[in-house]
Amino acid sequence: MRKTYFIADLHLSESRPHLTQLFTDFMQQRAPEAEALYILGDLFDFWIGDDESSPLIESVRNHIRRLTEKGVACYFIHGNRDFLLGEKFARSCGMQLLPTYQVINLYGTDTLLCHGDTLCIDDVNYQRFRRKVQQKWRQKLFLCLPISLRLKIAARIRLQSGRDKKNKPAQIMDVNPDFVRQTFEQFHVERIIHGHTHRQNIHRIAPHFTRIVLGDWGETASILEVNQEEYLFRRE
Ligand code: OKV
Ligand code: MN
Repeated sequence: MRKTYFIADLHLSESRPHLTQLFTDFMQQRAPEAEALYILGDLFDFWIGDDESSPLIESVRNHIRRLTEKGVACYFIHGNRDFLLGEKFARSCGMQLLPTYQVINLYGTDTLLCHGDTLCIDDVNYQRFRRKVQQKWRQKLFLCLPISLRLKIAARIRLQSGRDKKNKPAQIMDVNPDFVRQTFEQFHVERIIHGHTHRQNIHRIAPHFTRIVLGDWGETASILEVNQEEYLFRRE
């Protein structure tokens, strides 16, 4: 049976080795059954440039490369954490980078794929942060710094962001329903698949729109399988 997998928000880091194990299991056992794997952002908890190397990064690189060498197409949309992941890393594992919004025809249904952060327009502070770090000149400047300094800056930004998050109401961290409707119409799709909010769910929105939200990975993996007949979440 033809099938496609979607994952997002693994937030892999050296500090949570259990997640890397879940990813490794998925890449070896499930992923090879698919014709395609879409990673919809925040595969890594942070990313400071393709020139950084670590046992974690090399392990992920090898697993993706082994998968693409088996003939499984692998696509990546940036998340808000790993937005600096570049062509160099992608090429080294045979993975294709996609733009912020990508429409695909998925077994007959026009489907919009995105990470999901751009749908959360009520989180004004985050959107301001995003506009800043998305500026090309800022990214170029950051990437010119030595890795050790980038790591320090990134750690400090994460520390500050963790503090800010504690004072944020849950509502503004979710998607904006009106903006979601507009997005369906703008892209002429009846289905959107995204992650980011960590609120795994399938929302049926009148009249005929479906928004599928991927879950984050924690105790278990969260995998969306889509085939010619149905879509279903796997937690394993
Ligand atoms: C990613 C988020 C940390 C949210 C910095 C220019 C600048 C890139 C960067 C540094 C941080 C990514 C690359 C990271 C996302 C956080 C904290 C909150 C809400 C610059 C370009 F400004 F310094 F010049 N960064 N890292 N956050 O640690 O991966 O998304 S990160
Ligand atoms: Mn995210």
